[in-house]
Amino acid sequence: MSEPARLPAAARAILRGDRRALARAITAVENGDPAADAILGAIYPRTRGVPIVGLAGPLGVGKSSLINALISLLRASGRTVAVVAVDPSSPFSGGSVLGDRIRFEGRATDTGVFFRSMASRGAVGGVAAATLEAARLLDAAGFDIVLVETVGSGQVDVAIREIATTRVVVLVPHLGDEVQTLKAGLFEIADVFCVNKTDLPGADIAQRNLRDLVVQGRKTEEWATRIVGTSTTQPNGIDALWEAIEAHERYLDASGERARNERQRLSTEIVGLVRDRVGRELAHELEHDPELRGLLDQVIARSLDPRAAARRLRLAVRRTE
Ligand SMILES: Nc1nc2c(ncn2[C@@H]2O[C@H](COP(=O)(O)OP(=O)(O)OP(=O)(O)O)[C@@H](O)[C@H]2O)c(=O)[nH]1
Ligand SMILES: [Mg+2]
Repeated sequence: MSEPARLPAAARAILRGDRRALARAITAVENGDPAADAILGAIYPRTRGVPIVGLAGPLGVGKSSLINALISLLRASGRTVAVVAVDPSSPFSGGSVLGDRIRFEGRATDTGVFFRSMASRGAVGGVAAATLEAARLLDAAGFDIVLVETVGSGQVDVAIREIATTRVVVLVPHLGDEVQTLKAGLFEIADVFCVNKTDLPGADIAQRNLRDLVVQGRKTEEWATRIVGTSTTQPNGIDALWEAIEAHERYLDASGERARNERQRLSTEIVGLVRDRVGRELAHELEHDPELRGLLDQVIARSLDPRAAARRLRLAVRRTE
């Protein structure tokens, strides 16, 4: 805190909690704008490592409704909350199917809540990297908790696996949900299972079935995946859901897992950043460097195979370093 004058103006604004500066910086991250480098660099020492709680689950299970309920609970105890919703935008239509922006708009006047939607399409270096950097900006801006909503499918799941400190998988009490979740790989990532819509029939059975699966598939000795029943319409169980999330956050500290996870996550992040950067540079060189173009021509002519070309490319790069 000794030299704020030397920070870029945008970083200073974010650290002051300026919402417009924050929104602009997240957009820069999302677009792979190099302007984000200086801002992220400046704010990083000021990040505290706030809880990042991921809510994943199939379409329409009530993730946004639960986030709304959690926001009310957290605001009532004076904590500030930032929400990042990762849109499952289709690579074909480019369209986004979520209406979260509208649903959360009612909180526009509360400065203790910040909502941001991020397109999973187009984020340079992947949605997980962009979401993690957005969470860091929100942390630096002073929010106490970051909630991330994703639809549990494919690439978007990775965001939750790689960045959330506590991962909540949301289900509803309908036949077959548990099995589908297992298939989608969501089962392995859950720290907390939330069976939402317990006002509908079948909730007890769903929770019992889940309990059996959890006992069979236990991830670690220390943390037994919690199962919580909720209803956002009644509402019911929201405090129990938050208590389960907090219990997991406490476990991360007590077991030393938070430090281990962070080390692993940062290592993955740094390697990923290098891979993206070097990959883009190499692809450019391969097309435009006169010598390396010849390499590509040989592969096209079948006089060199792609692996041999890759080895030569690596050697060529090493020589120029
Ligand atoms: N009966 C019942 N309906 C609920 C409950 N929670 C949410 N819903 C309804 O379920 C529908 C989907 O809720 P959302 O909160 O948008 O679910 P979501 O998982 O965020 O949906 P997507 O973001 O589209 O995947 C809405 O019509 C909600 O009103 C609940 O506890 N009980
Ligand atoms: Mg939603």
